[in-house]
Amino acid sequence: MANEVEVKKKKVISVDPATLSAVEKAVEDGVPLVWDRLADQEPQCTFGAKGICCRICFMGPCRIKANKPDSVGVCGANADTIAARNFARMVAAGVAAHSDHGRAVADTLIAVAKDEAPGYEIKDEQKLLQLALDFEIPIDNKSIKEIALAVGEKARAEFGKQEGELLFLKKAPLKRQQIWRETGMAPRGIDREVVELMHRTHMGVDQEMEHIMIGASRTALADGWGGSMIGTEIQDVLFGTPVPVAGDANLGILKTDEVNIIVHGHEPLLSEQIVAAAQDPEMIAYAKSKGAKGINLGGICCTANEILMRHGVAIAGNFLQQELAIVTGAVEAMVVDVQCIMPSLPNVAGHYHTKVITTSPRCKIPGAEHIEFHESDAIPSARRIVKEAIDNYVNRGKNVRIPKEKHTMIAGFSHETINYLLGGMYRASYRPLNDNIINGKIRGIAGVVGCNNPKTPHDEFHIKMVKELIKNDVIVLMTGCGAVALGKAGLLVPEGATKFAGPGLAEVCETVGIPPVLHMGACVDNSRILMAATAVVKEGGLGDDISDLPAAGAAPEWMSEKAIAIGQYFVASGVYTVFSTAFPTLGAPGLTDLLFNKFEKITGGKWDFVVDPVEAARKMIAHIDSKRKALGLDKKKERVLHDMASRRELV
Ligand code: SF4
Ligand code: MSK
Repeated sequence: MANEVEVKKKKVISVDPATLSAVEKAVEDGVPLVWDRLADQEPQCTFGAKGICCRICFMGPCRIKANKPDSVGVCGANADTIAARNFARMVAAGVAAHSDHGRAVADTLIAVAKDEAPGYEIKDEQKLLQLALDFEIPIDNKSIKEIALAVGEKARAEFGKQEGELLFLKKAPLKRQQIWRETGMAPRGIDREVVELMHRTHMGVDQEMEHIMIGASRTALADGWGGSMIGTEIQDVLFGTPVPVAGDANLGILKTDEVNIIVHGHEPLLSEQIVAAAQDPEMIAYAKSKGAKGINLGGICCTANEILMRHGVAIAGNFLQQELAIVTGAVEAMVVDVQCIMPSLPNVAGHYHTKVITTSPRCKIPGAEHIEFHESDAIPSARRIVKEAIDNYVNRGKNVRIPKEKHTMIAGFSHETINYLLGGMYRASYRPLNDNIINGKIRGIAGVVGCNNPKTPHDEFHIKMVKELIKNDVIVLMTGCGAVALGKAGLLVPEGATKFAGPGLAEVCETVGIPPVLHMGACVDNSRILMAATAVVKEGGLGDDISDLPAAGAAPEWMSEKAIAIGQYFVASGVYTVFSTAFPTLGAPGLTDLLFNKFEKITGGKWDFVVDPVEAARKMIAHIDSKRKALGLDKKKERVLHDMASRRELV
């Protein structure tokens, strides 16, 4: 059944040749994949897709009928209330996921400070000191470990804080902080906001969509300027603030003659240790004793982004390629932690020799082996996992076919790195970026983030949208699986500028030596985009708030609740944010109008939904142009031809 559907639909499955070739192998091997299961689900429930199915209490489930838009649930809830509650619960779940990740990182910093986490260390002392400043922790004569303990404890206290605002809100432009306070969106403790939102969306509590969405915004901001930002900043302290690094991406990174280990999920706490264990000469010798030439590590999803940008470890693929890595027949172990891990993996692995190993105390999957990983015991746990993979090498069958495609990509553009790259080590500054936006060489900035979704051809929407943006001189900042899509397509290298960017953007990229699309990390690192936007505001000349910037955000292939949380904190931070694929409020016209139109008056940002990615990019460009106009930057300037020397002076 399913695989016949697959063969018919193959052409629209993906624009990535490696993916298509692995899908072909899955068909031959009789392995059902995510696209087959989607076909089995069709037609999907349109009530759920449009946000107007409610199963919050068991007088229901209730649904609002399309031909009867004034219908209400058993309790009397209308479409807007139902959709707003559903939307808010997606925000709460997304925030919980990111923030629990952030808390685990803070816990690890505390353990490092107490010498209770062998194998981890403080790699970026400068950032630790910056965090101490942000948290108003007196440094005095404290040792680095004492400062780390104080920072870790202060960060962890942000989750359970009962009074006062989150401390990182102060990093935002002053005007933005004022908007949050005036609208009641300034978050208190992160856990408190999630709990309150779950309470408010319980049956019979908050029923006014505007009020629900203020609560949802406050909770989302507790992610972007709270849990996620804590996660990103402390990961930089522990593992190093990323700097540009090259690595290969796509299934072609797997090797026929080495032990292939895939790390998949989100938290780098585990993958950092796996990287160390896989590079250990003793482990490599052990792999050789089993007949392999070495140990080859690859990443999937955001773990891939984390280990590429800090270690140059190759990326095997993005979200929709997790099953396909196993289908190659060449993977000894897929080691997973949390988030975006398909429950289908053990079934796929059942057709081959691959071991699926869960490691987080938060995540077990039926059919997977569980080797629990604790920071206090990190090195032995990681070595045990790597050894299991090596021992499995002898079980690899002959049914191995690895797609040849892979492409080099450059990752690791933290907002600090962008600062140095543009301004230089001694005059680090966003000034050159602002000047090039003001002079029109760079038309604006776009953040394009998020997942893959089998409802859209894999990678296609990301690639089409980004190509349209850079062709029109919009520099693109990317994270997550979208960044991997563009890396595989060859746009995350400096030559991408010459090939795909408009003349102004290409000129700036060629002069500085950067790609037109900057990889800023994993999905938890969208906080880096907020920080980059804030740095541009603070540099001056482009208004006094994020909402003044010629900038826009998008998630063209989103699927996760985290994407909704991210979108909401972008909107609540003043960003015009466009989603494709689907939008979970379309059955509720009042709520959709609130999010797509009226919200702009409240936060300066708003949502939009555009099915076609190129049209979405054009709307983003139109928004950027309207912001340029408001800033008085729409006047045409005479074009001046520069030689190399004068170009250098400009950037
Ligand atoms: Fe139906 Fe109201 Fe219960 Fe939702 S909360 S399931 S609309 S009765
Ligand atoms: S992994 S949340 S599919 S980006 Fe972060 Fe990719 Fe989306 Fe998961």
